[in-house]
Amino acid sequence: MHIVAPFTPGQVSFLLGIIPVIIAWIYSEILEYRKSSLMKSRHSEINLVELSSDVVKDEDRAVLLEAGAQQPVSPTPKARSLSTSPSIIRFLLMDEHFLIENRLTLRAISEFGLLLAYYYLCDRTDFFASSKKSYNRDLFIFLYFLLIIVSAITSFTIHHDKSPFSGKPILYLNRHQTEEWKGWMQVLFLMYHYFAATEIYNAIRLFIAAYVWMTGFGNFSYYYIRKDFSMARFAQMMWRLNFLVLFCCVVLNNSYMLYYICPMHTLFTLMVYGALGILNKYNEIGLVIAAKFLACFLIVILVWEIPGVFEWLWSPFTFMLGYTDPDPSKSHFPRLHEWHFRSGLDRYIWIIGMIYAYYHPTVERWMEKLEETEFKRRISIKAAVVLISLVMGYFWFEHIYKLDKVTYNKYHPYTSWIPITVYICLRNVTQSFRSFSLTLFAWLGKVTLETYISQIHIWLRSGIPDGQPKLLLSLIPDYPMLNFLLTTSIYVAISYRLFQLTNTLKIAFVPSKDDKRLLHNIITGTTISVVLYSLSFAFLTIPQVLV
Ligand SMILES: *[C@@H]1O[C@H](CO)[C@@H](O)[C@H](O)[C@H]1NC(C)=O
Ligand SMILES: CC(=O)N[C@H]1CO[C@H](CO)[C@@H](O)[C@@H]1O
Repeated sequence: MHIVAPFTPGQVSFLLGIIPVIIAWIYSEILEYRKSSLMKSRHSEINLVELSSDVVKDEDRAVLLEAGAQQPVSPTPKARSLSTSPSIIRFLLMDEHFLIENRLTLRAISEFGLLLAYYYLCDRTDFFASSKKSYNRDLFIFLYFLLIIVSAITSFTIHHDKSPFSGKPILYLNRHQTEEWKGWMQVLFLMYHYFAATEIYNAIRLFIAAYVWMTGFGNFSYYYIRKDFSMARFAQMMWRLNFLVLFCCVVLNNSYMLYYICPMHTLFTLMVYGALGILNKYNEIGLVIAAKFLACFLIVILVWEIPGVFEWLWSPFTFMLGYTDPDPSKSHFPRLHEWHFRSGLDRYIWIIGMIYAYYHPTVERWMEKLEETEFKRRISIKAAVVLISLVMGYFWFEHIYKLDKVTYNKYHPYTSWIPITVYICLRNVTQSFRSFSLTLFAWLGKVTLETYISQIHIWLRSGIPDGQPKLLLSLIPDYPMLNFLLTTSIYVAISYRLFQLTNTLKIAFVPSKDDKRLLHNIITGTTISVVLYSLSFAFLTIPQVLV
């Protein structure tokens, strides 16, 4: 097996960190197994005599093995003092109670580590083959429609949720809908990468704008209504957006910007958080909110429209946001070019999302009234909405969408709100239209972040650090369609698992009500990382110095 690049200190520290955890996890499973079989035999009366000797043996062994750690039964004073000492010390001493208590967390970390090892195996070694992308419009559309038909047959759901205002089923832009929306866009976005469907480039730009719109919309609604600006909430949000990508960067030696969706959503989430969090006592006042929207626009204009400001502002962060494409034809761009391009495309749409979220209750009340008006009036208003939407959509399509990619990108930041608005209007024009959704797409919409990150490594292949995924992973060489089926199944399953693991670990490490413990966890995590990194760095450089 050929490994593409030499190991980095980051990769070695990951290995140094994960191996003890995997050992501890296996040990904790053994302990748990022993404990439960002990319980079972304790319940059966026949084995009473054998049992007592067993317990003694167990205790002896534990004492011998742990030399100073606690005994499993009857806690001694030593054990009690250990159980109040910090988790990391109990972990290092392989305290049995600690291991049994945290068995599921250890299991989640181990699984996470093994999945990342699979990433590495697929993308940084030549263990599996790779194949070339090929595009066939017929096949592309066929596959997409096949998926729509399958999900319509298997997962067409009518929701009966109630509007918080009237108790009537109003559902305009509800969660099912936004998730479904994310889902169908994500499938096209992924297929665009898999088949290199360059002819839908402009549509893909639009889908990403729609995600950013939803970031503005969802986060605004959340913070405006819940008013939860706590440190815990903030940490959970950052964890959700950046946990997986951080480890991908370390294990695969990639730049953060290779996964440009992550820094982009992090930035816009922070902007929404800041916009609502600063002076949040006055958020109820309409004028203050209007001033905040205006301030957002002004900041974006200042940073992105005035030449030089962007570079000046972001250059201190080049270490984090810089990116150089290893492809020689593209490596002449400045380090911040990619960040400027990606963040610039959707610089306004998150504010539009916030504005829509702000007016959401008002629009909902209008709709309620409209549903109550007499039939003729209602139909004519709805028909007018449809007609206006269609005309607007048509003009946008003819005059903007059809432009070539470079020109389109120039207009994109100012026009992406048009098709988004058209979609929202059409998607919710009748009561029944509004209340159905395709759950399969909604399911895919929940794991967009994971499918986005995983695709680069276990579905496509980039091959080298920071490389764009130009190849496909090939598990069944010479059978492209079968291979597509197999890699896709593995890839979607792993993405879903990573989604669950991110959540499990978030619950374990980011407590929602205990800021002191959170701070403690942050400091411990940082310390461990620094120690591991220094060790690995020394480990990798000392042999070279000696030679
Ligand atoms: C805020 O935006 C991020 C990024 O799109 C998203 O993952 C998160 O779910 C949003 N939060 C809420 C409460 O909608
Ligand atoms: C913008 C838009 O078309 N909204 C529609 C959403 O659904 C309500 C039903 O209550 C319609 O009245 C609106 O026209």
